[in-house]
Amino acid sequence: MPALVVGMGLAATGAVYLHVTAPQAPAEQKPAPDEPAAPPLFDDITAASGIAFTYRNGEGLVDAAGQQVKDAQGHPRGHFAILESLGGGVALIDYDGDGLLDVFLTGGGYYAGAPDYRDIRGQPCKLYKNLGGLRFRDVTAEVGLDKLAGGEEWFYTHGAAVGDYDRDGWPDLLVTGWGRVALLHNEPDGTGGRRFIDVTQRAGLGAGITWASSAAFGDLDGDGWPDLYVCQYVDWSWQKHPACTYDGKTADVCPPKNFHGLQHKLYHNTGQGTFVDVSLAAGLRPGGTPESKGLGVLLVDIDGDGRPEVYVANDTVDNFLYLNRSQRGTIRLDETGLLAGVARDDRGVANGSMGLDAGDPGRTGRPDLWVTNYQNELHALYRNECQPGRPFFHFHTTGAGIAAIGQTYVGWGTGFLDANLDGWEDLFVSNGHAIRYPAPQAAAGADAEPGGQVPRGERAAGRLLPHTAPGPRPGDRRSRQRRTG
Ligand SMILES: [Ca+2]
Ligand SMILES: [Ca+2]
Ligand SMILES: [Ca+2]
Ligand SMILES: [Ca+2]
Repeated sequence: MPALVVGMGLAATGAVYLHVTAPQAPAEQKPAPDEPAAPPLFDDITAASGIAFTYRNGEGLVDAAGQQVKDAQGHPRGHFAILESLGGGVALIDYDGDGLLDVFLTGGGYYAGAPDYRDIRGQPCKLYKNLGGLRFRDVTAEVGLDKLAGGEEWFYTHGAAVGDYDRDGWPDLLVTGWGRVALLHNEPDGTGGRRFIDVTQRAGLGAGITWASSAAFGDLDGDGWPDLYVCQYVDWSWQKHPACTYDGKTADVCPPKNFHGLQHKLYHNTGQGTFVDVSLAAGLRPGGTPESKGLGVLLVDIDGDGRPEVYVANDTVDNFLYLNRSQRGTIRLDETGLLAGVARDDRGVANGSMGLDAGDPGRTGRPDLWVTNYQNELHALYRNECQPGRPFFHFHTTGAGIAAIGQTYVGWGTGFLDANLDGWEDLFVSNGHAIRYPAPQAAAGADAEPGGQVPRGERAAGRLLPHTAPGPRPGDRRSRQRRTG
């Protein structure tokens, strides 16, 4: 089976390395504000790295001259569309095979077209080549990622997944977003380098997407060719764009409950450079009713039978766990999230699930599932207690000590990593928010705008860089090149 490669959307705005500052200290021993009370595991080297990039989400309208558009009262105008709430992703991909992970960042987008500003445009994505020594160079144009096929501009993007879909030995890129996805094939540029060619149409991925948030590659049917799962979010459009407030008067982004979930997409890899949409035949949930509001997807073999399962984070509705019942050439998935205990939290409530990862923090040899959730919810660590033929997980957030980080922040992209190299997997969670004006309790206890947390041992170890809809992408682990979120 090809190496498992997973992509998630909902990721960072450009901070690649993370700066941990002081954790919450005991009251009787309050340190100076900037004095680290835990070992400084990370330094913020973004400025020196050569990576300078900011994801755009369309928040606040900007005219053709780059000026903020204001209403008659002089207030900044905005759509407050739920489209703005998802954020962007990052993929780590060694596109040139030099052994160094390079960084691909999705660009997001903005609104154009005065006076209504309802033309959804994309901001270009960026690829930064790893030069070694933690230095990077923008190679977007030289590898052909500045434009899509036919010179078309980038669409509004969210997430990215990496997989060698044609098994030529070179990792390819799948980018998700509003209205479509893009499949970029990694091939020789004729002068000894590499370039990406937009093969979306000829690969059979040019239609059928309404709003793709995240994606993952993996060989589900065991035929040797990586198949593709694409999460879709909700049925927002300008035709379904209600006005929402949280305080009765201030315009804000609507919650997902105002919309129906979209059926996700599953594509079988034919081995001929093309994909076939098998979403219905494989047994994907239909969406439509309040379900299937997908934000993150992970392919992992939970029961050790050699076939990867599909675990999906859905926003405010049940998460999916698709057991893999495929046979070679025919993908068949059975959704068993509720029975397996990984659809909801320990009180039976469906959470606003954003990011996910699988890891083995207890070193049991079986992968646990980990999900970041909305404010006033616990993030979920589901301990793997699967037996042959009996998928079962135990909600272990409190038992693992993770509940101690509280429920103040909205968790987004996340990942296991052994940050201090002691052989035990730690967890990183990036924080942000989905709405512009969260209720006051959202800020309670926050002494700075939060960017992320690293639960480590029994203590939460810090606050990170501020951004709003982020997702980390730990590199250097199981040779992956992701997040997305
Ligand atoms: Ca490289
Ligand atoms: Ca390839
Ligand atoms: Ca396959
Ligand atoms: Ca399995």
